[in-house]
Amino acid sequence: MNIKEALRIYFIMGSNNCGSHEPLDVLQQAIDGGITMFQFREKGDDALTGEAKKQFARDCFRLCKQANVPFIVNDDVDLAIEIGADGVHVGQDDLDAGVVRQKLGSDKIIGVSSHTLQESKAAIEAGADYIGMGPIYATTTKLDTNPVAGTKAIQETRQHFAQFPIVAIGGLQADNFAPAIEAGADGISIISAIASAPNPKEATEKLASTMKEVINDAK
Ligand code: TZP
Ligand code: MG
Repeated sequence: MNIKEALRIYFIMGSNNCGSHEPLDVLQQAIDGGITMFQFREKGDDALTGEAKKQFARDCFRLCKQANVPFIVNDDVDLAIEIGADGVHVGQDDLDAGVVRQKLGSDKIIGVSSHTLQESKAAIEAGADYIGMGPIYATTTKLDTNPVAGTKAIQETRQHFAQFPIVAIGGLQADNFAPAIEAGADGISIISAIASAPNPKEATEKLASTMKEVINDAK
């Protein structure tokens, strides 16, 4: 798998990100619209837990597998191992990437959230396959985010690591993500611009077509 290509349109979702829409329908629409990777992120006060969370994860994984979309689990290494997910994404307050690598083995994808060049260096040394950097813009989807970072930290990380896979996050929409790609990100990770869209498939198609234009312009 080419990680940089998989990061292009990286959809992140949990059952509580979908408003009145059926979460599995939102995911299927996102897949049909052209997402390139998916992160199962079942978090927050009203998130599913226990067996219900596990079943929902399996259902999401099945839809991704059918479409060859890599399936990454946020934070929950045990769940990822149990269901055979393609990888795990951890934040700075979660398990260390080196520990996750030991648990998952060398074949799985490990993503780490980073906010600074320092954190990027540490994640890369610990064996991450990609880093997620942001928040680029303000977001209300995650309440405990770091302060808005803009694109500076991406630019700094890109200057030090010319080839390392980077995905941008936070408040990204079709009409505002270009600066993140121009700063050096390989792709965008998105929650609300797909999960809260009136038509998730159309929203994803718009993101994917805009991405093609932006990548061509950035070359
Ligand atoms: N981490 C940093 S910002 C964020 C996460 C999980 C939320 C991104 O959601 P949205 O709706 O795409 O701004
Ligand atoms: Mg986390």
